[in-house]
Amino acid sequence: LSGPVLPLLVEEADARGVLPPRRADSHKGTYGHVLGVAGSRGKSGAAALLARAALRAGAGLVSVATRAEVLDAVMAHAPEIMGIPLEASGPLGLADLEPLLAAAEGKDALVIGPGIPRGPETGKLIGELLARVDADVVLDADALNAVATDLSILRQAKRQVVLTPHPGEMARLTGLSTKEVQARRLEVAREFAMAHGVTLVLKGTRTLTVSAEGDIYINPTGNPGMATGGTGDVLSGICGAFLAQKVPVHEAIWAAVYVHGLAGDLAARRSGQVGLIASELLQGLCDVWLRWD
Ligand code: NPW
Ligand code: AMP
Ligand code: MG
Repeated sequence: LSGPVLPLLVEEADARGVLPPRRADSHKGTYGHVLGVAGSRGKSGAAALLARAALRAGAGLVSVATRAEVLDAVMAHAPEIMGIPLEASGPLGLADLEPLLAAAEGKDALVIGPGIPRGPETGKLIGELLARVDADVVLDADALNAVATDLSILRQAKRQVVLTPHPGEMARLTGLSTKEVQARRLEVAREFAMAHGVTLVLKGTRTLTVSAEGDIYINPTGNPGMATGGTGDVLSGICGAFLAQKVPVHEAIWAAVYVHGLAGDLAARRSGQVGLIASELLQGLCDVWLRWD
C-alpha cells in the first residue's frame, strides 16, 4: 500500500458505455455462457436469482450446476436456464470436482457460492476449480466463507478472480469484526485485493470495487430497500454476465455494481423501498436497459 490513492466515483455515463452493443449479426454465442454453481435444499432461490439475473444482464446462455435434488426447483423459475445435476450428496466437496470441471468446459464465466451447501472440503474444491478452469470466476456468499480458511488458493487461479463479500463475509475473510470492517472499509478492501491479487467488491451503502492493482471505485447507486434477502445473489449473476460478455474485469465489476444499484433504484419507484424484493431487481435491470436505449 504505497502512496495516496484517489477513489473514483462511478458515473452513469461510465457504466452505460461498458457493455458491448448488440450487433445485428450477433448470436447467443457472442454474449457468453455463464455457469452458476449455486443452491441447495431450502436455498434453491439463490441459484434461480443468480441465473435469472445473468440472463437479464445479457448473457447468451446460463447454466446452473446444483445438487440433483434441487435442480428442478431452480429450473422451474426460468425455462431459459440449463441444468447440470451434481449427483453426490451433502456439502460440496472433492467428489464434485470432476462433474464441475466437465460443466465448466467452454464456459466464459463461473459464479460460485450463492446458497451452496458448505462443508470441510468446499474450500479445497474451489481451490481446484480456480487452478484448473479456463474462465474468470466470481466467488460469493458461502464460497467466500469456504475460501476464508485458506486464502492462498486465490493466487493459484488460472484466470481472474472476483470476490463479492458483504461486511459480514468480509469479516470472515479477514478475521476482523464486522464493525472493524465497516470502520475502515476502504483500507480493508484495498489491502485484501492487493494482497491476494483479486477484484474485491465490498458491498453495503456505497459499495466499493477495488481492482487487484488497488484502484478504488465508489458506487453511488442503490438504496436501503435493497437490504432484503437475495439482492446479493442477483449481483453475482450480473457480474458473471458482464464477464461472460468479455468486458475486461477492471471495468465489468464496477459497472455491474452500478447497474445492480440502479436496477434497485428504479424498482423502488414501483414497489417503494419497504416493499422492494430481490426478484424485482430483474425487472429493474430491464428498466436500466430501456433507459439506456
Ligand atoms: P451482523 O449481524 O451485523 O454482525 P450471512 P446471508 C452481516 C443465501 N441466501 N452491513 C450481518 O452481520 C446466500 O447466498 C439465499 C453490516 C448479518 O447478520 C448465502 O449462501 C436466499 N453487516 C446464505 O444464504 C436468500 C452486514 O452479515 C450477516 C451487512 C447465507 O447468506 C437469502 C448475514 O450474513 C440469501 O441470499 C451490511 N450491509 N450485510 C434464497 N432465497 O435462497 C451483511 N452483514 O450469515 O453470511 O448470511 O448473507 O444471509
Ligand atoms: P447480500 O447481503 O449478499 O444479499 O447483498 C446485499 C446487496 O444489497 C448488496 O449489493 C448491497 O450493497 C445492497 N444493499 C444492502 N443494503 C443496502 C443499503 N442500505 N444501501 C444500498 N445498498 C444496499
Ligand atoms: Mg449474499
